[in-house]
This record gives sequence, C-alpha cells and structure tokens, in this order.
Amino acid sequence: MTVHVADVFKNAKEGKSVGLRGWVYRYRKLGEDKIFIVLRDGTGIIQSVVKKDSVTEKVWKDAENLYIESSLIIKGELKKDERAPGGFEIKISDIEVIHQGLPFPIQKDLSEEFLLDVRHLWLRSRKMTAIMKGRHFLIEYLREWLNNNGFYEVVPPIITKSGAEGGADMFELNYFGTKAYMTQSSQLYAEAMIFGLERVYVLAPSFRAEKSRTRKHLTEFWHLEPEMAWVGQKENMEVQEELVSFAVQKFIKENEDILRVLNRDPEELKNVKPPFPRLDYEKAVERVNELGGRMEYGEDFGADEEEILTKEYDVPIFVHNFPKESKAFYMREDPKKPGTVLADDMLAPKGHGEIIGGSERIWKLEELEARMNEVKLDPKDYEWYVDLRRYGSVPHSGFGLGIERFVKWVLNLENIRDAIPFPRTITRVYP
Ligand code: NSS
Repeated sequence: MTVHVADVFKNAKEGKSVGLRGWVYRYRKLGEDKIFIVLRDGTGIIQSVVKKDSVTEKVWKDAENLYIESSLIIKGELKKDERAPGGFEIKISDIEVIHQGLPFPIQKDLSEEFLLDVRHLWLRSRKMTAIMKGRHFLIEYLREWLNNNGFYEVVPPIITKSGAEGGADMFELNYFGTKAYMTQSSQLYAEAMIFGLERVYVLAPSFRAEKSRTRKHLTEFWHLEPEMAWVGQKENMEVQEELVSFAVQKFIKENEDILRVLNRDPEELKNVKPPFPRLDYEKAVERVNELGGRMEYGEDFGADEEEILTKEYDVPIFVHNFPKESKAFYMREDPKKPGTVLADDMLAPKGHGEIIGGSERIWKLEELEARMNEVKLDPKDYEWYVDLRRYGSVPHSGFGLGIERFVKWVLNLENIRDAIPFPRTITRVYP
C-alpha cells in the first residue's frame, strides 16, 4: 500500500514503514554508497536515502540509474532527521522504477522563454504546482460565495455572431461559409438568462485579439461573469467587494502552505474587507496627476496610471462614473451625472490593476437603440439582445472578473502567464 507525502508527515513516527509513489525531485549521490532522493508527489516532497549495504544489488543499480522526474514506488522506514524538510526522512528498503525516462531537460537558471517552450514539463515544478492549486481554491471560493447567495451557474456559447465589447479585437472563424467569432465576453448571454433565473453567473473563457503585449493580457482568459436582475450599480459594486473579500479571506485562512511556497505574505491581504474605497473617475484622474502621472479627462487608465493610483492602498479600489465615450455601448448613463456611465473598474493594489469591469445595463429599448445608433453599431447584429428589451425588461447589472488577473494579484505573480497552465498571448499558441 502507498500513501501520499502529506499523510506521511501527518502521522510520522520513528521506525514506521511507509510506501510512496511519485517522481524524483532531487537526486544526489554521496560517495560510493549513498544516494539521496527527494521524492515528489501531488501533495509535497520528502527526503529519502538509499544505502548500498541495506538494499539488494538490483535496487542499488536502479537507484544509481534514476533521473530527475523518473517515476517510482519506494518502500522504507521513517527516521527522524532534523535537517530533512518536515523533520523525517525515509530509509529506503525497496525501489520499483515505474519509468526511468530520459534526462529531464529543465535544469536551473533557464530563460523564461525556454520554460514557456517546455511548459508541459515545467508544470511539474513546485512553483507552478502551488499556483495551480491556488487557482483551484480561489475559483472554488468564488463559486461558493455565488452559490450561497442565490446565483445559478449557466453556460454560454463560445462561438458567437457579434462582440459583447463592441466587436473590435475578435478572433474570426469560418463557420460553414459564414463569419463567426470566438466570444469576447458571455455578458449578453448572461443577460438573457436573468429573466428566468434572476441571478446567474458564467465561468467560461473569453477571447481578445488585442495586440497588447503586457504582463496583464492574455488572448484567451477565464472570465467569471455574474448578472443580476433588479440590481442597480450601487448594489452591483457591493456584490463585487463581498465576493472578492470572501474569496481572499478564505484563501489566506486555509492555504498557508501554498502562500509559503510562493512567498506571499498573507498579512498583505488581511485588510481586504468591504467596503473598498470608491473614486469617481474625474477624481481618480486628478489624483493620478497629483501623484506625478499625466492623464487627461476621457483617457483610459494604462498600466502606469493604475500603478500610481493603487500604490497608496493595500485593498482594491473602485473607479466609477467613466465618461461614456470611453466605455461599452450597453452601459447605462448616470441620470445624476450625465455624460458618465454607471460603471466601475475594480483595481487591485500595488500595481496589479484592473481585475473587474462592471456596470448597470441599459434596460429600456429606446435608450439602447439610441446608444447603438450613436456608436454606429448595427442593431441587426444584436437583434436578439435588443429583443430582450421588448418583453418585461427590468433594471439589471453585472460584472466580469478576470480569473488570471485575480490569481495574479492574490498570489502576487510577476506575470499573468503564470496564472494559467497553457498561456495564450500574441506571440504564443504552443504548447
Ligand atoms: O472587458 S472587460 O472590462 N468587461 C467585460 O468584458 C464585460 N462584458 C464584463 C461584464 O460586465 N460581464 O473585462 C472584464 C475583466 C477585466 O476587468 C479583466 O479582469 C479581464 O476581464 N480581462 C482580461 N484578462 C486577461 N487578459 C485580457 N486580455 C483581458 N481583458 C479583460
């Protein structure tokens, strides 16, 4: 019988027999009669030692021929060892090599580009494994909050006829002789579903053919998009801060091990609790300029401006009431501040920047038609979406959270590429 590394440490006792299966994480031969193997499995690493005089000749030979990442089953006895990680090491009595394999191509100090070329192998690293676990739990907690607050998870189509964000930057497909596109956002479909279900969310990929080559842009990202009937922009923002705070607080409470591997200090996230500071767009522009940035009214926040603005905070902030010209066609104009829309961006602190974009939607037919006219969108391309405003339309709001942006911030990653197993960027579709 075999167990996992984490289980070994849970009930460790001097002299206890254990069996483990996994991969060689580190390997070192000491003199002519001792080999140290650090074994890795999905739960952690443990040090083990093979001594020539305490195993058969075959086991010794097999041990001598192991490579980094060879797969194997080991049996042995636990021994207390202060220097070993976890305080115990395994004195090996038997090794069954499952696959010796070839010498592993990833050694120390390789370039970022090379590591991306061998991403399919690099995903075994401690760093990537910790990130992938972190991503898993963060998504679990986001879903948990939504499920506990009356939301149904629904699914959208990925192949679409028109763009949710106005249609620029879309990947085009030949759909049996007609043009179709990979979805930019599932929002419009989520909107259709609130009339039956009232509160829904979609978790699906979105595609953007943007030529942005930054540490924050992917061409394919996972997008969490809640949509709510009978909800205005004020409540929309409250839902966003509740959702984000819940996921962050639960994450730092339950995942110390992941945070430790990634050197992320949980103290830096402990103030992430509602309410988040709110800044009117106009004030935000003024503030950026006060702090040494250069921005004109109407401009979007670039990476530099987001950094300047969020540097002062250790919690996310909202920027709201953007000039309507700079935003998408479906956003409702603020009757209290004409010329601006009821929309928000949530910006994560310390330069991580935008993680959410949300808004109250135009829900009246004439208003939507007029706005589409203004921005020269052909209503024909959006006929079904416009149609939703003909039958019992209601005020509604929603938002989109970029999963990789969120993971990048919570785990404090340098680059968004590491927040997804196989990143797609303007220069990379392989592996
Ligand atoms: O373009 S957004 O600001 N808004 C929407 O797509 C709305 N239709 C969402 C909605 O209201 N349902 O994108 C939302 C978020 C944004 O804040 C980022 O966190 C993420 O989606 N996003 C991206 N992540 C990674 N790479 C790229 N290129 C990207 N674009 C947006």
